Amino acid sequence: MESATERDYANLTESLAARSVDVEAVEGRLRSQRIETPSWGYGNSGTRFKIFPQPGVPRDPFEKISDAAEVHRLTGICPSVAIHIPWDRVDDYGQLKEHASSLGMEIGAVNPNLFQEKEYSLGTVCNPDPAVRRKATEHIIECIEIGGEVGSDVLSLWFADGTNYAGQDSFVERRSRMYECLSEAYAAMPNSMRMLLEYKPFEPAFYHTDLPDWGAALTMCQRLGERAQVLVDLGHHLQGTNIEHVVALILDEGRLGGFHFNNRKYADDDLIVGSVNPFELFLIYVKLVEAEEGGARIDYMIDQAHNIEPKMEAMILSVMNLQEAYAKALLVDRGALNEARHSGEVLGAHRTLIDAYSTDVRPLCAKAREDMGAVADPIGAFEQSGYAEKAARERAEGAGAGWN
Ligand code: RM4
Ligand code: MN
Ligand code: MN
Repeated sequence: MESATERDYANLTESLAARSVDVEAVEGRLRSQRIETPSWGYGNSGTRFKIFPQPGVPRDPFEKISDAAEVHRLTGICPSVAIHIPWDRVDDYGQLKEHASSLGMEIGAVNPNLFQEKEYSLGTVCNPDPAVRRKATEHIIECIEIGGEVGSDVLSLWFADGTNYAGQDSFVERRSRMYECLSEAYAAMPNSMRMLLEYKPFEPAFYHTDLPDWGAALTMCQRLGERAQVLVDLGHHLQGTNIEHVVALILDEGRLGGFHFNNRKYADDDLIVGSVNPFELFLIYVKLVEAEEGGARIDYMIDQAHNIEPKMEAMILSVMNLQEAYAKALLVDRGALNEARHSGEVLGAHRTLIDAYSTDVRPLCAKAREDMGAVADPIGAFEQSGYAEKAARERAEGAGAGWN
């Protein structure tokens, strides 16, 4: 560690100790944090209007995993990568798994792609045509099998299903079609696998979405069975929704299975997590810290599209923002918070959160990263590593890694 960093760390830990924070315990929790990065975050992506290719992006799923491994090497907490099928289709999934483990990585959630086939214009598992529902269900089952081959126990589902015009189709019939297809998929899962259901209120359908919100997702999970759980994507709420409250409610029902971290200003913007509203991210982590203490298993994943910014630095920054949000949430004085709540001290309770949120935890995160064998300054280290230049030389402009 450089001396400035060391000094910052010493000052911080001294003031934390004065606040009766168990610094060692906090550092231990920071080392145990896990964030899965998405294969599609490393490939070219764009808006509805244009995909801007970047030099050096991966040409195939193997290279996406290599990029994810580099993010893990620098941050220390990202040992798994989510895949999207068919974007990450390969002939031999065993070989993909081998490649991952040779880099110290695992393959995480398998995401069936249910929004890019020409038959899917009226939906997939909710489509009025049984043949299309069959095709979609088969694809989900194929992804369950791929999960077996790559050693993953998470099937992560997001449906673009919905309608654009009032009267276009029956809400209730569509829901029962979804249930029928998903219960077939659920039955095809091995006992070790969980099914995550992600909701979203709009886009690409604009009149109604078949799983618009946490209530629709939760009740579908409850019908399907215990291993069906809700996935919260931070870009999938209407403006003004209190996401930390939603998180608390799903947790209270014991059904929070996963997260897609990103950030948004207006819609499903898929911007760098913590870049627009870091306070909201902190408040969400305040709930997650409690849930972890209660033994909940939640898969923390990033779901972002880096359209104009360099992708690897963007992913590294996202992970660092998640480390900092988690660290701040770990600093909340739970005893003082409870006391203030129970004695009706409105501002006392609020200020307990603000005290934690206002702490500069960067030296603590840097130390935790170093202790894990990662680095204090991941972005600086990445820039100096020459990785990006080498990738640009070897891979040139990359290839269709998803949207293009
Ligand atoms: C969706 C949703 C899914 C993601 C796709 C690419 O809006 O967030 O999780 O797989 O985008
Ligand atoms: Mn998502
Ligand atoms: Mn999304």
